[in-house]
Amino acid sequence: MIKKKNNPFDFYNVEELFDDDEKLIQKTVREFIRRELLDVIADCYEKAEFPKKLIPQVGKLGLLGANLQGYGCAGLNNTAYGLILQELERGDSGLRSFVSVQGSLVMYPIYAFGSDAQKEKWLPLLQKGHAIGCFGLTEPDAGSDPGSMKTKAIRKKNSYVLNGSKAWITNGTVADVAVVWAQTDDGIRGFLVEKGTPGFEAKDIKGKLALRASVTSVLYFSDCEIPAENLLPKTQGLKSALMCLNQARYGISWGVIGAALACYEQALSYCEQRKIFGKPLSSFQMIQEKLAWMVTEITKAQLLVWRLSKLKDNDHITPAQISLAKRNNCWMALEIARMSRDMLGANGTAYEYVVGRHMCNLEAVKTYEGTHDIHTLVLGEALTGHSAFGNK
Ligand code: TGC
Ligand code: FAD
Repeated sequence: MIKKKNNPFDFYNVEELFDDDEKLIQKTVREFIRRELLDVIADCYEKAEFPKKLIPQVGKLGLLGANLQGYGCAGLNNTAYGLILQELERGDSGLRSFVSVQGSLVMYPIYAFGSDAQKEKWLPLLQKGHAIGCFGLTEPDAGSDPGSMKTKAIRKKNSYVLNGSKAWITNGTVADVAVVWAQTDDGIRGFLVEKGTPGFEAKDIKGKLALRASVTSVLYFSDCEIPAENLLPKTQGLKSALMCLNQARYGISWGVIGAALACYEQALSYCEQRKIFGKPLSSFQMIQEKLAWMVTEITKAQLLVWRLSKLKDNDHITPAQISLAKRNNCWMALEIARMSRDMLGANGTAYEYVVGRHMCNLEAVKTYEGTHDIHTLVLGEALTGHSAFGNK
């Protein structure tokens, strides 16, 4: 066998699986992140500010709802869409979250469950980043078990009246429109609630340890009356909300590979430069074992999402397949971030290096969109037919 040098940043030449358009999209987003985000993100993180000045550029680049068709959306395949999220999260999970929420949790439900009028009104604005959306499913007492939500929408003649609250909502205070899930006489349905509607208030959650460069809010509905036409007419039960989560979980499975790569790359170069006991840190066996583990797990995760993208393109994807990728890739990325943080010693705790920030972000990414253990139970049910959630 010819002895060739391996590329430590693409060990299995995974890039060869991508076509020219996909490679160009990846390169464009990677350069955008290098140019616009990397120099400012540590400061945004420390100040707990979302880099909102990037929204117009994100819109112009076509990154919002990029795998949807029509209404100005780019209509990309799911590999290209995944690569966008990977490159965004190589910068920071907060910007990737913004794009995931806008595309998968706001544009997708309007696209899939909305009326023609709702689609025409919102999708072009959301695609350009001229309007921002949020997705309200979680409640203070209903996170992993959204079916137990208490928020209610009572039908009046030509309106619905909403009462309740939603917690931990990305983009809540900056959103022009909230996709809100509520109990009705007809089961759980989705609604569009516009900013400024009387009885609707949003407040930011302060003091977060993770995703500090992302807006997270609580939404309050107190006799909040919305026109009946703000119901997303094709929503039918919790299943519709879970269909949105499938879209977002798919994107997260790609995104976290970007964060893992950023940490691994920093650990590799740091350990080469850092001299300890008279030798580069990278020459010690225990460090090499960690690096070998990281590149193996990243490579497995890359191949997993590439295959998943093909299943999604062909509409052969199942929710449990997405759960497997979300669960594995978030775990993999968080373990790599934790290990990298450790390998950088004290420096790993400073904003100057990316590893600590990614590590904190990934703790939240492992929790949102279904915790690691919720996805374990989804897989358990898919394999055995027994539901172990505890509600059946
Ligand atoms: P269950 O009885 O199992 O299901 C109710 C109905 O839904 C169907 N279903 C799904 N359909 C589509 N996609 C899925 N993933 C589905 N999972 C289940 C199911 O077949 C059933 O259909 P039908 O026709 O019989 O009515 O529901 P359950 O109440 O037992 O709960 C199941 C469970 C625990 C898996 C689910 O509720 C769950 O996934 N919990 C986790 C909640 C979660 O992920 N929340 C995320 C909130 S959004 C967020 O975090 C945004 S973060 C920001 C960012 O993305 O960046
Ligand atoms: P809980 O459900 O209380 O879970 C606590 C622990 O119990 C977890 O370890 C969990 O795995 C475990 N557990 C739960 N059920 C079981 C079981 N049956 N068996 C064994 N263990 C179990 N939500 C939205 O709707 N929209 C958003 O935009 C949004 N953005 C978010 C942004 C951030 C930064 C964060 C942190 C969260 C966000 N969320 C959002 C909420 C997120 O989806 C929930 O936090 C998540 O679903 C978990 O719910 P919980 O926090 O209530 O935890």
